[in-house]
Amino acid sequence: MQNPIFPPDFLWGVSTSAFQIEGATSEGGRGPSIWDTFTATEGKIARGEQANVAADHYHRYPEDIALMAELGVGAYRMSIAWPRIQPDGKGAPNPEGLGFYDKLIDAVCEAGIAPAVTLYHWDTPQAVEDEGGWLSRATAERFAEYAQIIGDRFADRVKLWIPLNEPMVMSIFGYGIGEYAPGKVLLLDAIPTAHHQNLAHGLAVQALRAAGATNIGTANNHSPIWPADDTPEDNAAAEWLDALLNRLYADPMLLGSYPEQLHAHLPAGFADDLPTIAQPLDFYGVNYYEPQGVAKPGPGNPLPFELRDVEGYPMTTNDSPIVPHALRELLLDFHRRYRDQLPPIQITENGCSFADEVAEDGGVHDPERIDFLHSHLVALREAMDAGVDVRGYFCWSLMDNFEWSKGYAPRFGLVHVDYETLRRTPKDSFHWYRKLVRNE
Ligand code: GCO
Repeated sequence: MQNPIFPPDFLWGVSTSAFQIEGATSEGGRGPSIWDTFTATEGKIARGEQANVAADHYHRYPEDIALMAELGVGAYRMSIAWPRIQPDGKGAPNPEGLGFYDKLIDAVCEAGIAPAVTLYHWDTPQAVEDEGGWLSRATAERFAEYAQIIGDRFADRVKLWIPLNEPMVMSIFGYGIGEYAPGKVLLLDAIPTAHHQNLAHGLAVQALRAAGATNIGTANNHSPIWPADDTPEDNAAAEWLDALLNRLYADPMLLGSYPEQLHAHLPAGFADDLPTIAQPLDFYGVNYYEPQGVAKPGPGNPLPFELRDVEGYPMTTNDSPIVPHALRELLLDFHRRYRDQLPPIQITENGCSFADEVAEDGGVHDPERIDFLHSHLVALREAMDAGVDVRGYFCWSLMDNFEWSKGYAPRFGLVHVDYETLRRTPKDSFHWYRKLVRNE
């Protein structure tokens, strides 16, 4: 299978997040996050699984960095756990928390890998949620204070910065339908959480720049929204959903405006925050997995749309349709829609889950993942050939990890983790990605 050729300076990476891999949730002065609360709540996580150990990256990061070095990746996208830095989400930083990330980031640098840091990957300190979380504008100000602490401490070593991971997923899954922490079911009344995260993004970019940080971008989850049928009603529903799932984040960050159809759901005075949100960015990070679905007109009150599953494609074991051309379509849409307002793109997450197991021969044979990654990289190369300026690709994920409300069953890693022994086993896809990254 011939891999597409990427520019010699193309940035290859792998992505993870703190809550999904670190464990040690009660160590190092860490405070509780909303995901600690959510996993402790009966019925929220598949099989009642917990993340207090996860992949034990907190203690095993030297081994994991060695695996990244073996891959030969140029960058490692990790997240810093806000509750390790400010256990109550405000006030003086926890020295043990800063100390852990000093060691981790220094070890990544010593391995010749560029640290790419996400300041927030959904693990809001519980104390912040208790005061309203993303429903409260004050959380954006708390987040800016946190960002200043992180920028001041790590701007000398971190090479790429992402303030928030996937604000859409936090707004929709965390506050809209309650499938993720903090588990609120507010439907369209969750839209203010999008605005407050966008404001937090803009304030954090300002704080990072003040600390001398460079190469600042995003990691927004995007996918094309298709009408179920090519009718005016279905196209109108698709446009509404595209506004809710894509433009609610990309438009304010890139254009300094919100889609008209959402204005009625945004907090009063939202327009005053738009200049803060629309901070110039050095890259626009896109997390792509699969199309969100196909749109039909909804039952009306409260939702003017209905999102149905995309059908007719092979599926991952995480019930995701495998649709590589949607990545190409998405990037071309963005290229056309945002034009010179669109900075260079980083694919900050792309990957898939299968029920990988260690075989009798000691290997982990995952041809489906190799096919998935290859087909999406072909689609990415096609988008680049059509004019989209893409600078890098981060595979989700380095290792199997805690997949939120689905627990540990979905395995996304290039490296298999045995959750009993915590043994790491590089999968066949690890060796394939290594050759791709090293252009061997
Ligand atoms: C996301 C998150 C990751 C997920 C990954 C697989 O994009 O939802 O950034 O934390 O684990 O996407 O679903």
